[in-house]
Amino acid sequence: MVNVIGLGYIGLPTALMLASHGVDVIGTDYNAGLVDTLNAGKTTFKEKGLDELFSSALKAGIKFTTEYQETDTYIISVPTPYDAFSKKIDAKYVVSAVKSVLDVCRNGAVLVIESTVSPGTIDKFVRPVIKQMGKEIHLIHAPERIIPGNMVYELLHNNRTIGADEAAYGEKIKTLYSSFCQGNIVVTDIRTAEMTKVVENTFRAVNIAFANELAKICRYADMDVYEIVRICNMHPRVNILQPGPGVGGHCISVDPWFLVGDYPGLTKVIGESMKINDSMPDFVLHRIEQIMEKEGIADISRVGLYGLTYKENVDDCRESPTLQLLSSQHRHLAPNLKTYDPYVVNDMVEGQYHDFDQFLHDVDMVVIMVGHDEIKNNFAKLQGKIVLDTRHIFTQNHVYHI
Ligand code: SAJ
Repeated sequence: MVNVIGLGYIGLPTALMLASHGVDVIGTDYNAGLVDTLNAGKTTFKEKGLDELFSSALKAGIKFTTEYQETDTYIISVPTPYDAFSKKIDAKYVVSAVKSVLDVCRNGAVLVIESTVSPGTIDKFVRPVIKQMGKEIHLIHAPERIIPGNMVYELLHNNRTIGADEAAYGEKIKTLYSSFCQGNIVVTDIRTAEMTKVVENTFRAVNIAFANELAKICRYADMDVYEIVRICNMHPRVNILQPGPGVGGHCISVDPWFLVGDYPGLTKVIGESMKINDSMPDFVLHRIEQIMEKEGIADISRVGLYGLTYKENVDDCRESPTLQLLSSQHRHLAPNLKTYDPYVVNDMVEGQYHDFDQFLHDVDMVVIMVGHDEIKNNFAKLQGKIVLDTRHIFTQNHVYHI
């Protein structure tokens, strides 16, 4: 039996995927409310294909509980926040999950850590706990790689990395993941696995920052960044990403800081890239101000932000550019702009709407922060509004861009 610890964005799909491929799985989470929801037959977040996967895992007999199980295989997928000031990882959830597992596991159990950790975290924080508790266990680091919005497909098809102290146990976990994973699975050592994960997300952060910097240059040069990117990308070795209102999510906006926090003197490109991405919400605010002036809109309460999530068609708002923009406004003692997001059903911020038409009725200027399908399919409803589209989903002449 496999005990999956932490049933969030990564742990839940992983547990469901294993169960629906014939593995005996019990999912554990210390959040009793979350466990109750799952036991009531409901998933805890929206994700393409997740409900179908949930049904098939339930049929296969998956169970959810707040208790850690006595078994020989564990997968830990708990959050790894970072300290906003020092930019260093806070491994407290990983460490406490490892301790709880060590309390109950069999001697010789295999412990897989899927949570993203900064290079060296396992040596620094996890091994001392294992040593102190005196149990013989085999450690694996198998960082997740799935992208919110396409998690189920990517769980099945992405290649994976497994870091192990002993190759034999690496192979054992490779066999376990092969029950569902159709990609290649590479077995390496733990420090290498830690580093690859953070480097992958850093690569993307730096490339997004490049696109964002181009957007700023083109704004000041009064040129169309999207046309420039489109033409440049016709070169066989150029592939520029899309500029946008900033970078959110719990991965790309966070992981590269681990390297900056640990190697401050060596991370010039990475550090500057992170600052550029973090500056984008303020750049959007500045753009709003420019457009309001040009269009003669004096009343800030007539401006609304469309989208609160960190990207399109997901309900995840962690570190989202819209929340970053609102917090910048807050710091400057300005009242919140109006907001609306079809995926965010609970009240999250002041001035939030839950009805698209009502939101549109109450604003003269719409700032598209997220390109949800809802707005893509409803351009007609924006008729008569001033539109700032930070995601470049609309190319009509009268639409403003960043
Ligand atoms: N973004 C842009 N321009 C782009 C692409 C993205 O502004 O051209 C923005 C998005 O709007 C979003 C942010 O960047 O705010 C990040 O979105 P994303 O779709 O690039 O990535 P995530 O954070 O959802 O998922 C990433 C993935 N990592 C890589 O692509 C290298 C995923 O595979 C990881 O599993 C995930 O991080 C993670 O959990 O680490």
